[in-house]
Amino acid sequence: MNDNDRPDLVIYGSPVSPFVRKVAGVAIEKDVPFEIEEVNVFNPPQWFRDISPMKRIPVLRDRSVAEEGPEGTIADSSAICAMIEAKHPEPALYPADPHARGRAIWIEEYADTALAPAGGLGIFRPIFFAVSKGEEPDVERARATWAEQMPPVFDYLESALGGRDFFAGDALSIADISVTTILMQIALVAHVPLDIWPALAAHYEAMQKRPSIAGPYAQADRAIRKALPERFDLT
Ligand SMILES: N[C@@H](CCC(=O)N[C@@H](CS)C(=O)NCC(=O)O)C(=O)O
Repeated sequence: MNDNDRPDLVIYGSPVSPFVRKVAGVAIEKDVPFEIEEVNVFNPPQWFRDISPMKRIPVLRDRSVAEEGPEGTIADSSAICAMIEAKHPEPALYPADPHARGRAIWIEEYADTALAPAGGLGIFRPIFFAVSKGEEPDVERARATWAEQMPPVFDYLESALGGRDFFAGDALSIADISVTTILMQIALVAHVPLDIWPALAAHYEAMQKRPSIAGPYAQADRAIRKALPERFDLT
């Protein structure tokens, strides 16, 4: 906290973004106070463009470094989470064991680069962006993505879990938070039946119960349900 009793950490973005929820999840697991300042990334003000060169959310501000301007800001959820870990080491969300740490960062990267585009661009956007513009949701495109693009990603995650409770090492890590927050982007608009991936299904179910996952998701869900009361069945 700074002198004004405001949290040092500000996440610019919206809980509707899985990457914002990933950062929020890390902060909550570590019991680090933060606030979310809403930014519409599709029509951002100039001050946000100045701190987000790729025009993406989230961007983090650490008010203990600087209260305004580019100083004190970090773009990209992976960089932000690594910074929060360094500033608030306990509980560790990056395993100490070198191999497990590498695995955790790899699974985070896989979630960002393989799971997020498939689930976000292929399922969430065709449904929710259409509905929020008053158009018919492109459920066919979402179904095609579910049928064709998701299974290889789920197959890989299932094998990466190898029947264990966590993706890297024997404790919660950035890998588990990343996979779950990004997978839940699909859950905002559709049912997510994972029966044929039992390890992933069990991991997903256990992770959803954590306050670090459930709290930010509930905020996103409230926003989505205003425009889309029911979830679609993609099977
Ligand atoms: N690699 C980035 C990805 C962030 C990202 O793609 N955010 C999306 C929202 S979920 C965004 O800002 N999109 C803006 C756009 O597509 O113009 C991270 O991890 O922070």
